[in-house]
Amino acid sequence: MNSFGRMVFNYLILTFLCLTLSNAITLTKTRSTFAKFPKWNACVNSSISFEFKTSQASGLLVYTDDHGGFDYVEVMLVDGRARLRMNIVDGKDGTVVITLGERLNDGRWHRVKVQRHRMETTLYVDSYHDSRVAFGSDFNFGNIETNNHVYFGGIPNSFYQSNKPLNLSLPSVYFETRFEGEIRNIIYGNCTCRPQRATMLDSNSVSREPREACDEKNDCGTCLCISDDDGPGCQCVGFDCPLGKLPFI
Ligand SMILES: *[C@@H]1O[C@H](CO)[C@@H](O)[C@H](O)[C@H]1NC(C)=O
Ligand SMILES: *[C@@H]1O[C@H](CO)[C@@H](O)[C@H](O)[C@H]1NC(C)=O
Ligand SMILES: [Ca+2]
Repeated sequence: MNSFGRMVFNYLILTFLCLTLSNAITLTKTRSTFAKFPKWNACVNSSISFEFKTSQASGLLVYTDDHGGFDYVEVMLVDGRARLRMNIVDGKDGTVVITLGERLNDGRWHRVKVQRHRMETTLYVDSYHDSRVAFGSDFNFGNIETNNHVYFGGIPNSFYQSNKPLNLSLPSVYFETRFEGEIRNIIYGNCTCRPQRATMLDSNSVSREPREACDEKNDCGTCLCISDDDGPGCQCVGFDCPLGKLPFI
């Protein structure tokens, strides 16, 4: 192929990719893949949810922690299943592990939600869910001031400094397989009764194009925007609560 032919060929490949990709953030697996998101205020009644699509059987979906203390939440794909590992009590024996779903690497969208309700943690994967109760005395998720940000797909290489401990509560997460695929509708139940969409702050080996439907156009006002393959949609249920913190927190 001459150089013009190659150019046309590349153009066609690019166009094809753009037409087949759905609107989401697209992560490519490299040694430095990560997508940094705002902190999650994982107070006693809170949640974090997102949708993913991949053909890879294993990889890190999401992680955050209390910056090297005890508390962490990690959701990974392990052999096509979603595995939650979470600790909220200050002591290593409070870890809850929940594994759900199978063949989630089928190239279709799957929805994951981690919900905290005091001692109980629930993992939702599509239409399935399972819960575990952690026993202990401290149910706070670290301290929002010092907690790490939320990372999708991998942990930034900047966490690694030779001869220094990793400031991670579950240090193994740094070495996990990076995620390859797409992620959309990242929504936090951020210690308020109104769920909020989260926006990416920083990334490596991640493309934001084509942008998510709700990032292109969001006419939902005070309701929640959910990106679908056909465009944005609004979800207004459960929005009759006042803004601000829940009374018992
Ligand atoms: C608080 O907990 C209740 C009961 O589990 C749940 O219905 C509600 O959605 C939770 N609120 C948040 C912000 O997660
Ligand atoms: C959640 O709350 C924390 C602390 O209040 C804030 O820093 C963060 O930006 C919030 N996240 C989102 C997605 O709004
Ligand atoms: Ca704790």
